[in-house]
Amino acid sequence: MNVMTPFQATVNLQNGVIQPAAPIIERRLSHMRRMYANTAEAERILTEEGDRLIYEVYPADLPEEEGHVLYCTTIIHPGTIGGEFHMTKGHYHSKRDRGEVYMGLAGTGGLLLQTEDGQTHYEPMVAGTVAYVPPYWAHRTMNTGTEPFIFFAAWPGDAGHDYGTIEELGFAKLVMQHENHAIVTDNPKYGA
Ligand code: PAN
Ligand code: ZN
Repeated sequence: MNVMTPFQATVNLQNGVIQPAAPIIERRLSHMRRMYANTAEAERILTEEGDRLIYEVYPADLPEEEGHVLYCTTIIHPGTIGGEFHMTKGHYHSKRDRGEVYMGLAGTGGLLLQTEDGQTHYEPMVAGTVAYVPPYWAHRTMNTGTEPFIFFAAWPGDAGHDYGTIEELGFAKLVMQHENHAIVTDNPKYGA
C-alpha cells in the first residue's frame, strides 16, 4: 500500500492560479488551428496577429492512477475566432465510463458535451455553477464573456484523455457569439 501524505493547495479565486501545482500548460491557437470551424480566419490571425494564448491549465501534481482524484483550474481568455468563442480542445476520457465535476470560479462560460451515439448538451456556467460531466460524454468549455473564464475540475486519476477522436471528428455543435450572447449552432463540418 502506497500511503501519500495529505496536503492542501490554494486556488486564487480571482485569477485561477493553484499553488503548489505542476508546471502550467499553455494552449495557443497554433495548438488547435484546425479545431475552429473557420480555419481560414484562424490562419489569418496566426499570420497577421500572432499565436494567441487561448487557455492555461494549472494541474495538481498527482499520479494519474486509479484511486486518486486529479484536479486543476483552467483559465480561458476572452475572444472569438470567426465568431466562435475561445474554447478548450475538448476530449473524451480514455476510459469512457469516468465522469468529472466542474465548478465555475470567475467569468462567464459554457460547457458543451456530446456522446458517441449522437446526443449533445450545453450548460452555461458562471461563478458558483457546479456542472456535472457524466461518464461517456466528451466535454469542451468556452469563454462566452469579456473577462477570463475560470473553472475548477476534478476527475478520476485513471480516466485518461482521448483528444484524437475530437481532433478527427470535431464537435457536432459550435458555440458562437450572436450580438451579445452565446448561441449553439450545428457544425457544418462535423464528421466531414
Ligand atoms: C479538464 C480539461 C481542461 C483543459 O481539466 O483537461 O479544462 O481542456 P482540454 O483537456 O480539453 O484541453 C478536464 O476535463 N480534465 O479531464
Ligand atoms: Zn475531462
